[in-house]
Amino acid sequence: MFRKVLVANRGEIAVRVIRACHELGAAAVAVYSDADARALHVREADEAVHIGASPSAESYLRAERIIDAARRTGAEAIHPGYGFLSEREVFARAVRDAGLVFIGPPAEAIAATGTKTAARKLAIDARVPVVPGTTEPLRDATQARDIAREFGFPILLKAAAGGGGRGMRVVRAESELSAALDAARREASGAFGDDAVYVEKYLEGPRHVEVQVLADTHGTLLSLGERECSVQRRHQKMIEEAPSVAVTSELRRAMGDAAVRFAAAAGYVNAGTCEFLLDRDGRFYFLEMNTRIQVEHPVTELVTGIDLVQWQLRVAAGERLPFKQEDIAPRGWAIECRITSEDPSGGFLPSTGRVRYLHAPSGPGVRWDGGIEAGSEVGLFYDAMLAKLIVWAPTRTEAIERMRRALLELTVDGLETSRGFHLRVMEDPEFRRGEIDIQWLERRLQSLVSVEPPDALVRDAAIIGALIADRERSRSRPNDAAAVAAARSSAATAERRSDDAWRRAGRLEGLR
Ligand code: MV4
Repeated sequence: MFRKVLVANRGEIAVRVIRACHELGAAAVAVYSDADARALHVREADEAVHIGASPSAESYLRAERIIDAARRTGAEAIHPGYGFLSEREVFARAVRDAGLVFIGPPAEAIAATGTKTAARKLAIDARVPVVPGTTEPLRDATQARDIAREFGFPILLKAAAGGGGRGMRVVRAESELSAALDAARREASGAFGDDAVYVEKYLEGPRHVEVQVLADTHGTLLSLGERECSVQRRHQKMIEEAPSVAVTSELRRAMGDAAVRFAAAAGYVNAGTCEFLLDRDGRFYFLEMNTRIQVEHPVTELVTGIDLVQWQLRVAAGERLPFKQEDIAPRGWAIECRITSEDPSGGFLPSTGRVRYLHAPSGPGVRWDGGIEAGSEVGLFYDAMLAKLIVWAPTRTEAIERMRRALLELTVDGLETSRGFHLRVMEDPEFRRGEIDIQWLERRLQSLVSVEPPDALVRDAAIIGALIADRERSRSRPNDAAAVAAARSSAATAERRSDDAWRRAGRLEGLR
């Protein structure tokens, strides 16, 4: 195993990787920007190197500074986490050229899967189903029209260099085609510096199901089952689960085999994910491969019992995977909620400020992968995800109830968070029946945010808590966090009871 690993990331994933390093007896080097000088990942690491100003373009995206930090601290390997430099072929190659180990796939595998048209060709050659469409970029609107007539509307124009939904246009009629092609080209060229666009048949209301793969350098390549990621808004996943209600054991085997065939064709090593769309008839279509550890990896860890980040490190150090495909089957159910600093009742606008008080849920089957602590400053430089709350239980219904319980335990003071939104999803009848697809959340959002926020009471209590704290401070300088906590705890108890407005008002009066 490595003696020292540099973690080229921040927030919860940096903390997650540092934990894996420590469990494997490796020291962890953090890197940080100005804004992150006091961040949790810096405090949890064994050493830390300042790499620049707060904007990520001046810090976490500076490959040369990160490689330099690894050299100077004597780290042997670099874990890129997700986002930032994690899927940059050039970075993976530069790390290798510096005599260091990139904890991820070979640069060649990132390149082979990087553009959608190349990935579709690989998939077709590996007999992995793809959505009907082209594998070559379009020449012009005339060619687009001919292809659209062949497949039938609606079609989807996609940027060949694309990812995460940018450079995509749905076209429902021939009259819209040429304007849509121009728009897709413009967006693709702006976002990726490449205006190549190709065509797929547009699938309505599929699920987004992805398959985790894990490969060593000795030829073992395994599928670790699927994650259901349909609950998303504007290409941002909000809730993920494993397994998927829509996947039978036969379908799991078929999708797993397809993912493994694709990864093998790409020369894949380390942890990766094949994304699929799954239609109502149980047909699946390969979309793209993500060549990084993903945000939602914990749900797979909880149902397989395999520590993916530890195995990323061990495989990168040359170890053999000791598992056999036959031994891998999901056990129980896991759900993850992404706790973000966004205000669901305010159109998910980002919220900023200092975390005044934090109480992370715990107890049976609960995991908190957090990147914040009380005192953390949350600004606008980076992603709004503060932490992930993940639960495991024997069945999906029990996992939903456990998540609801854990969300009720959660307190983040000083910021708006997505907590209330997640509580309402856990209580939503359609979600509870598993009737979700990639359009579900957008369809349901109105009714999810227009019900009276269960947080209303908690918010009132926060104000009261602050009042109590102020009064106490002026008297005898006691711990204001404790006063807020007391008010919060009464409020949370009240929230758990089914109550009418009058009784709630009574309790508030009592608190006051
Ligand atoms: C699609 C699709 C429907 N039909 N392709 C969006 C991001 C990119 N990875 C692929 N995406 C989609 N491709 C065809 N032929 C619908 C989406 C899509 C989507 C996919 C996964 C998760 C969320 C999504 C949200 C909107 C659209």
